[in-house]
Amino acid sequence: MQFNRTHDIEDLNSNMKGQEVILGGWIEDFRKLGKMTFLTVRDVTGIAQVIVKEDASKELEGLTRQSVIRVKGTIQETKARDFDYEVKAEKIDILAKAVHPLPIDPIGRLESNIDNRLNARALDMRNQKTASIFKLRHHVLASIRKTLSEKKFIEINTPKLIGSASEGGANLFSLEYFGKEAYLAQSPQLYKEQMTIGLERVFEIASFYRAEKSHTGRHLSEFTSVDIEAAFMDYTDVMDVLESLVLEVYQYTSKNCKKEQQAIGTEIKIPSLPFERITYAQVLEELKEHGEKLEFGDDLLDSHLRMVGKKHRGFYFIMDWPMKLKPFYIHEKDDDPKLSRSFDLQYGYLELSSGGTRLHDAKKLKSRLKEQGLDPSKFTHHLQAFDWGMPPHAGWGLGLERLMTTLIGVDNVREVVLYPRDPDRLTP
Ligand code: AMO
Repeated sequence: MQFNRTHDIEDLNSNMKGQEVILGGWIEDFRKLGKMTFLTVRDVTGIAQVIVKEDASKELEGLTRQSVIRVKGTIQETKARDFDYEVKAEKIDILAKAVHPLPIDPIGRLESNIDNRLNARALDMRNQKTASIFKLRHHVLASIRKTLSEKKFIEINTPKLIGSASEGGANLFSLEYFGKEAYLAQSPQLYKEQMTIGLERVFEIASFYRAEKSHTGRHLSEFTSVDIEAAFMDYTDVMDVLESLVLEVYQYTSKNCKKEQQAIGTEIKIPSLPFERITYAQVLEELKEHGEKLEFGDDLLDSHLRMVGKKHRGFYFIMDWPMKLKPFYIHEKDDDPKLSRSFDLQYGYLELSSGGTRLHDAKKLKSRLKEQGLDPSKFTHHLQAFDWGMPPHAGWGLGLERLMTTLIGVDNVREVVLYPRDPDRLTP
């Protein structure tokens, strides 16, 4: 059996009349008209019309939609409205038959609910809207890597199997590791901080794990985090990096993903810079106007952020959070130690990223761990690095899936993950 192709479908055009080509792909649709069969064949790059005359059509008996075929034929003129050319088939090889009924209709004529689509995710990739989301995701990642590399950040890979919690807190998945207890990393926090010692500016794009029983459109048990950490930067510096990265992602995908935007049914709108920067204290004032009386130090609940997000649409930062709401590694403000050098990047009500300036003094870090009820002896390996000349540093973590939802205007992160993991879903 031969399965080579001479062209991707996007390489074919009406100037190639008379040329013999071999293409391969799946049958999106077919219809018989008298002695002729019209097939629409798709590959990852495009769609073509293939005409099969009676003598070649015997091979098509019993053929189903979504089956994979290889077509040897000649480009010719077409009368079809939707195509510039057609391929007159000389030989058709059926490479794999799709068994019917299929669990979902990948052409999308019959809308399938997200659970059915996730259960048949591979087939869902033949839906052009779904495939385009993942092509777009590819370009988002490419643009993040390009932008951060240009800003002299070095891409690193830190362990996902870890011996102690990186963020503190209880939302860790644990597992048995050769007779010991191990955990799945919640974030690369400690490792990325340590790497500023010699690499100064690092970034990581990787899956991290949170054992949160959240059933929302924005929480996953396994999510993709884009993390940076940079020596000699303060929190406002890394906010600038984040702001320009988000802008780059929007500009890059708006320009390079025209086909994808069309298939998804969206138009990427470039946000304007600078993003608004408001403080936690300002947010409390705004909430007061809504009749919500929060004390300094109270966390902002989803309901609060929805109120705030109604006023501040699009991207904005909430900065200068109370220290008590922040993890142990966050630096306090010099002029008011109750406040932290930290921020969240919001998109309306949705938190996209959080970050800040870190403590880089070993003694302070140790006492902060204790203050937060954490045991410094569990952080020995981390703390020792702070005795080796740790530069001041700052960084952030950005939820890739959440960013993607802002880009394409969907409200469920499951749409932008191939095989989402949440409390109710561990398969496929
Ligand atoms: P944080 O815990 O705020 O910060 O996480 C950073 C960002 O990661 C995304 N995120 C999630 N996305 C989907 N599902 C989840 N369960 C989930 N949890 C988090 C969010 C969030 O804003 N170490 C710090 C970052 C830093 O200071 O550098 C951290 O992990 O978009």
